[in-house]
Amino acid sequence: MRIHAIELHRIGMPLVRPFETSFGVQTSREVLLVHVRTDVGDGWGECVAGVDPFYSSEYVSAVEDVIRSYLAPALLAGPIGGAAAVAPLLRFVVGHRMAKAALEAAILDAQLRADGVSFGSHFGATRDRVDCGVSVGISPNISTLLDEVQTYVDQGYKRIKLKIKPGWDLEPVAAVRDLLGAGGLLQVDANTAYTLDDVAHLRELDAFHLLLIEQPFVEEDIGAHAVLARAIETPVCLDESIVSTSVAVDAIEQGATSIVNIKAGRVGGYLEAVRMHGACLTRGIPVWCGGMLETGIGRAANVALAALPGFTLPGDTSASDRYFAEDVTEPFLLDEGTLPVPTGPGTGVTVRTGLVRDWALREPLVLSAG
Ligand code: NPG
Repeated sequence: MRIHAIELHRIGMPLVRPFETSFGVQTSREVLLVHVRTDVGDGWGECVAGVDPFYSSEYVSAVEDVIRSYLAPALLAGPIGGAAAVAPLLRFVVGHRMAKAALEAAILDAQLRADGVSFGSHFGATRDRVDCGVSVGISPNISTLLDEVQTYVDQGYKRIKLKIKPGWDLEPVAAVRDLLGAGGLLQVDANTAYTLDDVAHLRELDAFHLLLIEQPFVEEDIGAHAVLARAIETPVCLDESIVSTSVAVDAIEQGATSIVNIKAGRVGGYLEAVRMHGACLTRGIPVWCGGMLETGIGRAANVALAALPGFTLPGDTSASDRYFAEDVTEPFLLDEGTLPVPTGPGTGVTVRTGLVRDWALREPLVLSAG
């Protein structure tokens, strides 16, 4: 395959409601879309990096820079052996996994469209629909939180995930457990907001029979998560810490994570995400598909990934209207708590290029060979 051009589109999309995590409030999604033009056709990918380096060290401007300065020149220099060749070719750049993942996704989209194969078939999907959960941000107060959760329950979401932080944990979790009843699937996500000093406090969450607690401590402290996992009954699930299959295997062997959140952007691409799924499946470790407020482009690929057999827990693969009034592709609509796995070639969705133009925050950056 020969890549003729890589276009970077930086767009801004208002969120239907602000999304607050332990690291800040987001009211819009500024997102970088990658459009590749190749000799076999075009493809689109989405970069999950945020506008600020708060969830990870990557952020949109840095992604643009590393693509322009290093990654695109390597891909444009000559023919490449398809999407599978992208990660090995870009390994000379340390880290920057979200940037690499977006490029690989766009190239995979072009390749699979040319081959007439969907992302789901290529990944080895075994389901045609996936169970959906929803991630609920930190609310101004309990009653607003309960109203929001009730809306999602009424819409049919199969699992609720609550963002927590010190000062916003036991009380909201107790209130939502009460609303959902004993059988409702409930989990929490701390986005690194706690330390080992909080173990006794976090043990109090055991009373609420959560599916899991996600990433309570900073990403480098995998050993600390193993200590917590031994001290509490709630399963510990790592997100930010798990940047590759080998790190996942190491964390599993240390007893730091008994469930893994898989996000393609965080691990350097969908192909690495598929490998991670395989490693977890072999070890009997359940996985679920995380979300990063994706547009329809990334959501289509996430839903395909979530259809693999080891994804046994509902993912953060919510319907488009949970995030955006209008999406850059056809919307994903919730049907009895599930989303359909796209069956068309590539991601199976069509990018509304007029909207990409309307929402552009600046002229696209066009990188081409020679
Ligand atoms: O539904 O896409 C979604 C959001 C899921 O909570 C969610 N994502 O830490 O996993 C996370 C969190 C996040 C969102 C992180 C945006 C960073 C940016």
